[in-house]
Amino acid sequence: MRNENFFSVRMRASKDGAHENGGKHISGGELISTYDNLKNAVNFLLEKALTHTRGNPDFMQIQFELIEETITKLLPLHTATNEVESVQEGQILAVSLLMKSGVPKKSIERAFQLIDEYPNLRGAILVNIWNGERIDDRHEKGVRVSRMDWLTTNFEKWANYFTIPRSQRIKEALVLATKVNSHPATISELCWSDDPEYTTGYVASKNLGYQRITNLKEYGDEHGCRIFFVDGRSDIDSYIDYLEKLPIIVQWEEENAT
Ligand code: WAQ
Ligand code: MG
Ligand code: MG
Ligand code: MG
Repeated sequence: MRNENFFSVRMRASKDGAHENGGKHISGGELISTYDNLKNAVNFLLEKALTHTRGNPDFMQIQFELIEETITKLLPLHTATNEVESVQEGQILAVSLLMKSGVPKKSIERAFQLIDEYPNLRGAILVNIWNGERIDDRHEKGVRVSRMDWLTTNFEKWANYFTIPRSQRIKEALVLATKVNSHPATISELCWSDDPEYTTGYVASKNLGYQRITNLKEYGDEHGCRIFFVDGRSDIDSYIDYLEKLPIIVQWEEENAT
């Protein structure tokens, strides 16, 4: 079955020049829109970048394109919130959750070094769980997951049911984590925001679900983190193709509650 006119809409914004000219990453965004909603979708992404706490952009690109592929529906990952008192406690919990998901400790340590090497990252770093080495060749760009969304009305129904804040940020992060972790090559994911005021991050995996951790970095810190821990024996080109191209929509109904 072919979709009738769904569009992938993407935005990236930077300051002191475009990303490819060394500009600072300010904001990115991706969503799926019908033709009739394109004006709202573009405006939403424009607004997101113009009001960003990382600063005012002087470069922005917004583009849309027709999605040819069939859109896959996914259930959101099971979600839990872990309250921690300090960044240190949060980081220790993150490491233990990653190990529980099957990532060897040495590879986690190597991944933390990689994050320090790319302070202006705007996508994700792909790390081979077997040796801790980076397996994409995207440098500061990283791999940007795209073609994913969740209808706000359906997200709010889910959030109300589980008493989770109805925030756009949580929606975006859970959509991304659900898409990434539904691929068999993904072993686990580690993330915290590069927005200075937002300190909650998460570890996600198939078996643990979406594990929010309330304190993963110091308030005011503009260094974010997004690492996909991958089984390096997989075909990496087709994995990246899945992340960037395969369209998915998250959808939840009360009968899916567990
Ligand atoms: N694909 C790949 N990497 C991305 C994407 C994407 N679509 N979007 C963001 N990133 C990377 C990029 O390197 C950013 O610097 C970094 O992730 C952080 O992005 O309370 O807000 O959008 O449950 O700032 C998680 C917790 C919030 C939410 C994460 O990330 C909650 C967040 P941000
Ligand atoms: Mg952003
Ligand atoms: Mg985001
Ligand atoms: Mg951000």
